[in-house]
Amino acid sequence: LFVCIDHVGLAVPDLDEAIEFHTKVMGWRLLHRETNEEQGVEEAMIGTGEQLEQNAQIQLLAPLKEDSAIGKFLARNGQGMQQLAYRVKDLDHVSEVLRGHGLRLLYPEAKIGTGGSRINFVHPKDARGVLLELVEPAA
Ligand code: CMX
Repeated sequence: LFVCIDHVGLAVPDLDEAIEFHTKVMGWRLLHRETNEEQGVEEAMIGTGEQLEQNAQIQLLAPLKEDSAIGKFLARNGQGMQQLAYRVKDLDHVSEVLRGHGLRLLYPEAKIGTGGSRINFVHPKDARGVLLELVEPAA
């Protein structure tokens, strides 16, 4: 059903500070940065830059406003791991299979994620305590 782990998402209060830490101290490379108004985030992808299929990235997520998924997560938990993302080839098919098992997906239709990917999420209560993102990369 899943191709690999696409990324792990970390909620951070300050994107520039987080990029500085994960590149200068931890030694990862900044690969991509964008703002997604619909998701209410300013985000960055970091990793090795090797385009191996199994090579998961780390997504840094800073809120554009307090009343957003990341804003609420930070207020409740402070910074830290917010999501786990599985890569899929066919998001609509995988969504249908998971719905068939009774799992709630957060959106009736896919939304746009990083780099023009198609995304949806399994509710954390149904994914056993983890906010699970499904990512179909842009063609
Ligand atoms: N991981 C694990 N559990 C979580 C969670 C998370 N990230 N966020 C919330 N929960 C838990 C809450 O603790 C709560 O548990 P309790 O009832 O035991 O207290 C439960 O889920 C339900 O919470 P809720 O009040 O129904 O919903 P919230 O307002 O907390 O919102 C969620 C949670 C997942 C629906 C919301 O964060 C959301 O819509 N997320 C999807 C979008 C998103 O995360 N966008 C930002 C990233 C963008 C990107 O990846 O591109």
